[in-house]
Amino acid sequence: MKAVIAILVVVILGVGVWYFMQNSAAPAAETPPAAAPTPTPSAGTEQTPPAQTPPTAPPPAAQGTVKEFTVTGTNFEFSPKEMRVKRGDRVRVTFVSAGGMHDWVLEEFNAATQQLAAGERETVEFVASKTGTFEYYCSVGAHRQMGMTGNLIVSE
Ligand SMILES: [Cu+2]
Repeated sequence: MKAVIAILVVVILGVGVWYFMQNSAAPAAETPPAAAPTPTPSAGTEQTPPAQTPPTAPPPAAQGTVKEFTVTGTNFEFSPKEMRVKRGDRVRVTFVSAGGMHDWVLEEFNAATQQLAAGERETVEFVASKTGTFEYYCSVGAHRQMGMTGNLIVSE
């Protein structure tokens, strides 16, 4: 490799000197510069630089991100009592009964779990497609009236 570079340098220098001498010997002759010598095929071991990959554009904004919540139900309360998301978010709620029979119902987005016994869990998923404050509740017995409710707050 060094030999190839040395040869190229010598050739280029030689051409330069020859060209310089041509010009000074016959300044009036407007000869076009000699074409630069192309490397011989034997010098073809030179690696062509890898194709420049264009910088990857950031992926288009996702249609809302996924917001995950774990909601625990006890007698007779949800935790958390409030969840906040943005409109368009995909909301994934894992409801866990931590004592007693409970479910988790959010009518506005047609999301509801089965009634779960203590220790059971179920995940529901929906898209928060409209803004507002929407109450979720437990539909078992009078749990809702006993305060087993919470709010999903969807903001713009
Ligand atoms: Cu309940």
